[in-house]
Amino acid sequence: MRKVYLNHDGGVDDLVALFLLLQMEDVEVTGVGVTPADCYVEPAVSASRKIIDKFGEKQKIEVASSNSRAKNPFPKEWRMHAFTVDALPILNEYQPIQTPQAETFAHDHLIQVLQEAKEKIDLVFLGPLTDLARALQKQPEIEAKIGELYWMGGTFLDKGNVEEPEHDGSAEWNAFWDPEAVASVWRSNIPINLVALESTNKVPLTNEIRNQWAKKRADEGLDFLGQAYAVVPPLVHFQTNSTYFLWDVLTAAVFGNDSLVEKKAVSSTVVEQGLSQGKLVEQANGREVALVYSVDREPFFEYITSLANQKNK
Ligand code: AGV
Ligand code: CA
Repeated sequence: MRKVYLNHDGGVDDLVALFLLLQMEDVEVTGVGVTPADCYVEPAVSASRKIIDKFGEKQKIEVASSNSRAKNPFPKEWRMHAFTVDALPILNEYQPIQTPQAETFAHDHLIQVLQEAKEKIDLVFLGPLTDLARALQKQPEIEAKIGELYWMGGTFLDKGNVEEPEHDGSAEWNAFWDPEAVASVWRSNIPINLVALESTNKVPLTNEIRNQWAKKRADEGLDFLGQAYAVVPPLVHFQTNSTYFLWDVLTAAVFGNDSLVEKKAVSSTVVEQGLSQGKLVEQANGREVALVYSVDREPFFEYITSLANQKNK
């Protein structure tokens, strides 16, 4: 069994990624933290608990709410998506919720799970790195308990996905939300698998993939994928600021099966202040990370579709 702790930020693809991690045969989810970045935290915690109830095979997993704060907050329109997912009938058939909410905040919960662990635990972070940076600062010795980090965030491309006043557009949102947390995790020795825009740009949500899921909606897992991705806009004619990609789902897939992608070592630093804050820069003598720079669409979509399919269990 591979053990993993997930921290996500409640977007549609964060919640789908949680669902997919729960479907991986050789993976045990040891805990979940929810950062109030690309979501409002109450519906995102509630949706996470319901997903574990419905699709988690009665695993006992606690969900912890984070009290971390933004340097640069997400647009409200995107943060609202968690309310819709939380209200989907497929997640609300059985009440009350069984999966407990942790009594501690997410960074303390992470510390606690790592301290109690006998073996190393991998981390999957699908939003900002704030809770990890805070946990490392508060209890530096937990680093020895961490296997590898899989993080959806950052980019070395000239064009990122931040379109905000007072920014030059060169950063990815999870890095922009808290650039200092990125810098602080970069100072640790944790091996980092970076699922950056270089690879996620290759997996936009399309109507074609939605229709494939729709055809198989008699299966509850595929129905959940279809319902969740109905909340956000696909790529149709051209890319806009709201076009949805399978950022976090790709990150979960890389954790589950890294033969789907190609990686290369890159030495880097992060811009912490000013117009380019959150941008990653290649730099000799910087922090080495394994950049996931390429993915084949077809095998990726086949992998997640077959993971989701409840008949394959
Ligand atoms: O930058 C990608 C990150 C991922 O973790 N999030 C969405 C994914 O959960 C922020 C984001 C960037 N563009 C977005 C985002 C958009 N158009 N809609 C919602 N969230
Ligand atoms: Ca996310």
